Amino acid sequence: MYGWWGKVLLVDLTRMKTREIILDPETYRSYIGGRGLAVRLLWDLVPPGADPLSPYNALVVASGPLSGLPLPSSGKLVVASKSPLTNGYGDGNIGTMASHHLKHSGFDAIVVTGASRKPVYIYVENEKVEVRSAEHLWGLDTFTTEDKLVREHGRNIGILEIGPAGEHMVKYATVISQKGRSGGRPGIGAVMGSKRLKAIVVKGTREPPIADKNSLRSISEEAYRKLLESEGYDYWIRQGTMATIQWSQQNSVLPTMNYREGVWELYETISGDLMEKLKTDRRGCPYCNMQCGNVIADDAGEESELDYENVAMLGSNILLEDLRRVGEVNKMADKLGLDTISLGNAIGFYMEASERGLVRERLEWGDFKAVREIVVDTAYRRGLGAFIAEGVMRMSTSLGGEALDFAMHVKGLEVSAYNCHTTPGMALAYATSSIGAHHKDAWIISYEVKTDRTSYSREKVERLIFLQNIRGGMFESLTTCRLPWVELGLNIEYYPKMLSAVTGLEWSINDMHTVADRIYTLIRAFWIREHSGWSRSMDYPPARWFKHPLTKGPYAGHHLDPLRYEKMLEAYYEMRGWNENGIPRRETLLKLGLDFTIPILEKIVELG
Ligand code: PTT
Ligand code: SF4
Repeated sequence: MYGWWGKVLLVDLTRMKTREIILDPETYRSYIGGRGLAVRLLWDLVPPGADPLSPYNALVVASGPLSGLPLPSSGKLVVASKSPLTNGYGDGNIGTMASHHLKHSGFDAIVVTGASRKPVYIYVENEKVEVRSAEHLWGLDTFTTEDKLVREHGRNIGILEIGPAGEHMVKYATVISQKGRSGGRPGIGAVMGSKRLKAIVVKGTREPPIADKNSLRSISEEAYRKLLESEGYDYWIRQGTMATIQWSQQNSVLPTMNYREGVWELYETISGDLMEKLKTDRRGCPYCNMQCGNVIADDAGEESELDYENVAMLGSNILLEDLRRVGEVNKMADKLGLDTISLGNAIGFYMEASERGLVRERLEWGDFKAVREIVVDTAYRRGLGAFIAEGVMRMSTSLGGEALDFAMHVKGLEVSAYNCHTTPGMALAYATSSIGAHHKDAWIISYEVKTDRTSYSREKVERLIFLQNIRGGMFESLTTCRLPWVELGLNIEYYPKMLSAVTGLEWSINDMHTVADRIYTLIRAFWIREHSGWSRSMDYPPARWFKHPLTKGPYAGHHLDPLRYEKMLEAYYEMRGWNENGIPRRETLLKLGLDFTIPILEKIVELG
């Protein structure tokens, strides 16, 4: 078999045993890799109803057939688990040298089950696998952890680690790599912490099995060249994702004051233009010629790597002025191992609750000093930080009443940085995303604001499913960065071509859609399996976008319409082959080869 090694490494930290799981070629063809492989492994290995922070949960680190190979922006991998934040399927995508090393190790993925009694880290060097003591690393921040591991093992390794937030099982702790790459928003870092797993270190030196190396080389060289020659390349290199601050402001979708507004009069204090003036360096993921990690010197005079989501959530959403200050909070989140999107949401939610007099301890909008303290307390679950560490869904449920209306999450995952009072398509994208309110699966908002912005059309739903399949299905399973396609318009046909060259099998974009449909539906089945009393209300965006109209900017007075949203959701279900409650129909499961889910699902819900 070309393209895959055909085996997955399983490390059981309770028994301190390792073994190989051999997978058949059909499984690889059906799920490709990355997210696809991860959800299939989680379905098979995690007992239904398992507590995500118990030894029964599994952590999956999965590469895809294209990751870690010399082709555009391939240095990515997927970290996945049953999420402690949402109790559903959770994953994240991280740019890291660990992608290259896993690809060259002889394994397609690493699965960790059980839990160690003492802190450990896993060391994989090709077929050699060791579980080593991490007593000397436990309690350290992610930057120091990485420095120490490099000192112990040399530079030629890939490292995934957690910080204090993961150790204290903060519900939105992430996995960090390379001092500024973060993945696994729905608490995948907390799952590592629950297993007392501080880090995974991989060193791979084996030659991956590629069917047609010459063809891969020429497709890949051409694709790299197209990117360099693309019209937007220079601007991208200057601003990267930070250009989105200005775009969001211009389009009234910049999250401001816990998504109360879509514009902020002080947006220039955190803009991409300002970032350009402060920029000291540029970093990024392996195999990428678009290096989009913009580094500035923060308020503490240290380096901070900025991206749009971080800056919007820790800037306009909590009214924190000054990019250097935002950068400092961002860097703290990276060191502590906290997701910046959920953190900015949880702090913004608390600030609003404080303004409304719903909580005793005060927290003012934009209070930099208080925010810095709260971020550290959150990672260590101290005082008010223990409340904020639980995430917006649990915070709002414990306050109840009006707090439920300004709780910005879907299925428990906090909303990423787009305010959707006037963009029903993006609201539906959040509501039906496979991990909760994240934009990775369908960033339809960029299309929406250019076309029939406030409409609830079927055409938008079709476009949304196309995007979910390409972004959430194809890119997440291949696994490569989607930004060459999204930002610089790299022709999408390069991807099936590269996959064909690597695997020696014929792939087309249509095949990608079929696999993506399968992955989406299996993820949906996983959610239903783990949530008794599943209903379509799980697929609603936050109440604020229906109930609290914008008060500022050109769209003042606008909000979403619940009845028209319902119609859109109905169209979505119909196109996906799911019933009126968002449950896949029996014939859909059979058509996608997901028949193994039927005996389990039909005990829980009506399949129809
Ligand atoms: C991603 C989410 C994002 S999406 C951002 S900024 W973005 C935030 N980044 C964080 C961070 O940084 N530090 C931190 N402590 N928490 C953070 N939380 C937020 O996490 C990221 C890039 C970006 S930057 C984006 S859009 C694209 N995302 C991709 C994706 O999801 N899939 C894919 N195939 N390619 C992608 N390319 C781009 O990668 P999650 P990264 Mg990330 C500092 O992980 O869980 O998916 O959440 O991986 O290596 O940092 O690259 O404006
Ligand atoms: Fe990483 Fe940015 Fe390159 Fe994507 S474009 S691989 S996020 S550096």
